[in-house]
Amino acid sequence: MFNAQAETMPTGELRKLQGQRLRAVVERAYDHVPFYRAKMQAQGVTPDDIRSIEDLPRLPFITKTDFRDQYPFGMFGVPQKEIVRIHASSGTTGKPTVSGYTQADIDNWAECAARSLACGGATAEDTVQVAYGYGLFTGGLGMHYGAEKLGAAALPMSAGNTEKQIMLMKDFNVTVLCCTPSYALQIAEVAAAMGIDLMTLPLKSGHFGAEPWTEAMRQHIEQVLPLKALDIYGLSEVAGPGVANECLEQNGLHVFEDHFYPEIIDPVTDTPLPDGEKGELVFTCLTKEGVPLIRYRTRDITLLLNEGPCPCGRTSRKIARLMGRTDDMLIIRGVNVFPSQVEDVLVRIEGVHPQYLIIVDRQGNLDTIEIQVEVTEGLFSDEVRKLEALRDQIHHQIKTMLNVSAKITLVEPKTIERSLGKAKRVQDRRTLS
Ligand code: DLL
Repeated sequence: MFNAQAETMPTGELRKLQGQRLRAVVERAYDHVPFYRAKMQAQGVTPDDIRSIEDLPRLPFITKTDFRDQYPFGMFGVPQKEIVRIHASSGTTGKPTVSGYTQADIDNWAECAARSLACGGATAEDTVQVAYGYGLFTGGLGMHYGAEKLGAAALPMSAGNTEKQIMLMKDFNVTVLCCTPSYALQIAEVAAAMGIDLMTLPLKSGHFGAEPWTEAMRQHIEQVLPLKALDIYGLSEVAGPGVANECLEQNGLHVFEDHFYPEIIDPVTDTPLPDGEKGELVFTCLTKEGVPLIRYRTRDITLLLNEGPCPCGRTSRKIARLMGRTDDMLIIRGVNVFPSQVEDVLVRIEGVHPQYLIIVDRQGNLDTIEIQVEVTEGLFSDEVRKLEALRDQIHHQIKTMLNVSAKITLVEPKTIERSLGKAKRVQDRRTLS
């Protein structure tokens, strides 16, 4: 562990620390951010009402829209001269949400990214290839600072230039890989085309996140790369990568709770849900100075696991693999569909790659869904009858698992656009008109 004292803190002690930190954050937000003061006043609470972590539900929620409304710097809780870094989230529409960090914020975030890497067994001996994008996106710089904090060697590749990634991975004896899960698959695919056997390399762990993926995709990645594929979660409003990371048990992501306090709420009624129940993840940052964050609704759906102590020894609570978002859920003819469910079906079918594109459209009043699926090289050159059988099989499985009838289009290998960062799996043409 990178910080055993913090990561194995007895629960009672942790709750006390969280309460103390919460009080300080609430006071800072109330005193320095007019937006928070107005929100709390509207709710009829003052910092004096917050005595322990149990008082958290008395505070109002904030949303991404609140953030956008304060664009660019309205959420900042410190004078501009104390801000040492600015990131912004990659929104698809409108203005981005802006995150400002003080030096203490950067140090705490680097610590959590270092803890994340150590969750996979990384130490100062390791070489960490950072193939998340560097820039406004938090993936690259977040893992870079984490690797350095750990004392490991950071290899700042950023995303892209895949052949060079593979060459240096091999020549530099890289042991830890950080990138999106879809890019990990792309690296494996390109290596195979270059005739390089990645399975002989000394890689030991991969920290894959920033986009939804599935248990089946983990198995696929572990078959083409000689590493433990671990799920890493984070978001720029909270910090960046390293809010939570799986340990080698590969059974849920430890939240670094002394910095980020998680709650699960019912997204419709807004009421807190007990551990074990699925809902929207809400975070309160307990140490953040640059942009105080209190009860931020992430729109991500998961649950807090309640399975007792983790064999790894960490005492923090774990969230389950992310199950989708309250807002990217597709509703097709009244049926809720998450892209991750489609992926889960595809990775189990022989002869197809887990590379796909979901196209949702509307003909008249009826929603239509088409799923373009890439087939393997061998299969594509095979007889038409076999391809038809495969198409029927996918159609049937999707119908059985998701309860929607989708048009399945098989496409040639490597025709679906590869992404260097977050994969774009859905084109919802209904909203474009
Ligand atoms: O994606 C930070 C990050 C970088 C996390 C590298 C992990 C690794 P944003 O661009 O602000 O920040 O996007 C945050 O991405 O609310 C989730 O919907 C999604 N996301 C992040 N990690 C995971 C994951 C970064 N492990 C949004 N599984 C979040 C599923 C994830 N979705």
